[in-house]
Amino acid sequence: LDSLPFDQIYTYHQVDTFLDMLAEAYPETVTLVNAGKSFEGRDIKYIKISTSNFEDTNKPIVFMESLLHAREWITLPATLYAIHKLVIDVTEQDLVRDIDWIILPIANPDGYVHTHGEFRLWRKNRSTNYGPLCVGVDLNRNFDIHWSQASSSIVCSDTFHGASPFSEPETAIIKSIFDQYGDRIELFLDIHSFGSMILYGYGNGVLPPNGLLVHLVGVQMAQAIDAVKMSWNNDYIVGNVALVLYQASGSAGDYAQSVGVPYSYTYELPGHRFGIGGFGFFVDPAFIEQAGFETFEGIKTGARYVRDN
Ligand code: ING
Ligand code: ZN
Repeated sequence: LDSLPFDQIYTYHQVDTFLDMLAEAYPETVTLVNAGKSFEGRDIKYIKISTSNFEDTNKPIVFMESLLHAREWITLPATLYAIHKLVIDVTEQDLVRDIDWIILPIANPDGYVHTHGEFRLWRKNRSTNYGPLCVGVDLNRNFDIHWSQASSSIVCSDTFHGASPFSEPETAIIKSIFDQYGDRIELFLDIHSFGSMILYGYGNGVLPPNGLLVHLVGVQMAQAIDAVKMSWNNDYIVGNVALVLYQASGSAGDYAQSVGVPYSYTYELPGHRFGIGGFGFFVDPAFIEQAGFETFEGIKTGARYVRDN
């Protein structure tokens, strides 16, 4: 447990076991929450990290999640690296002394398992509620913010938004985290790939009221990553998702912003160094540990900003 190798991609089952063992080994700081089940019935587990009693402090919370999109494999080791540095190999004590953390490593377990078998480039969940032809809802279009305005109503589309906001168990679970802890969540990081970007809302191109600060903190996080990134990667691009990428409604990041989380970002981690097209989702073994290391530089910068401001 103490020397989790960071040169590999773990399966759903391995991560599930890791979280169980972690909570057992570090009962002082880690609380494991089994938050509910995915469409196919897998447990969705997250951890709460606190050096005090998580439930009755008023420390700011940083909430991060990964693998909302199944094929974005590099995001998982990045999240596990953060867990490692916050729980196991704690070299920067202030991060846990001053901040509480909620970390959800596998937000879309069914999709993730599917990418280990039949279909490496699967993105959505595995709901079969939408007729015989096509499977799955894009979970990053299923949140209750401008829902359906810039997403697809076609089931077979990779950006299908589902029947209604939070129609999917996976997004309903994330909503419940915001319901429970939203007042204390100061920073939300939804970790995706790929493209080396730090994106913020809203997905229709309208900035949040604190948009200038959101941008500036995004730039600070990007600079922290760029300072240690591999030479083969581009600098991070920071900006509003609709301006930098495309319009998108119902995202997790926009939902967090809309319920009052002041700083909400979607990270797009770098793709494979030789990546073009879908190949960007494939994982370069030489980059796995580096991805964790450099991403954590961004996370730390954001976390300390919300602590200090
Ligand atoms: N990109 C994101 C997607 O869901 C995004 C981009 C970010 C959309 C923030 C909306 C809000 O399409 C990937 N790679 O998933
Ligand atoms: Zn994604």
